[in-house]
Amino acid sequence: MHGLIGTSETYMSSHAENVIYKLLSPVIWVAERLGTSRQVQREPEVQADIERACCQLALYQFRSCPFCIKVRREMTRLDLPIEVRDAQLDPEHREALKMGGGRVKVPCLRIIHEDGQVEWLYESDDIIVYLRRRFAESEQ
Ligand SMILES: N[C@@H](CCC(=O)N[C@@H](CS)C(=O)NCC(=O)O)C(=O)O
Repeated sequence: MHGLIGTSETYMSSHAENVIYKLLSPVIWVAERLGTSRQVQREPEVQADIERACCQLALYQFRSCPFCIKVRREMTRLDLPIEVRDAQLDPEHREALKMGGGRVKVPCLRIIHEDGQVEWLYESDDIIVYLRRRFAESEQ
């Protein structure tokens, strides 16, 4: 019951956010899909390896945050099926981000390294650089 805990002021602002979010959602959805093309073409085996690697990644984000949209567009362009987690509306994802990364700031990419270490990478530009270095080396 997101937004029902706390003062009435908290509830009002969270309620207003939800209304804005719901109104903007279809616009963002269309803009994201129309404005982003998949430019990367890979051999099926290479794509399969990349899809396996993406299982170790998760993007914590807000649906209508412009910095998150920038990262999601790059994920689409690079054809990366990274799980997207809503840290605005889903209290479990919000808590995981706060506990793991140290603060509720988005976007944040959770990376599970081969040795099991977990890294929480903040800053949209840093996330995009990381994704390009790891998955688009030939484009650099
Ligand atoms: N420089 C950051 C800006 C990210 C940012 O300001 N995100 C906002 C949402 S649009 C946020 O998480 N604000 C909460 C906070 O800063 O604590 C980036 O490029 O990722």
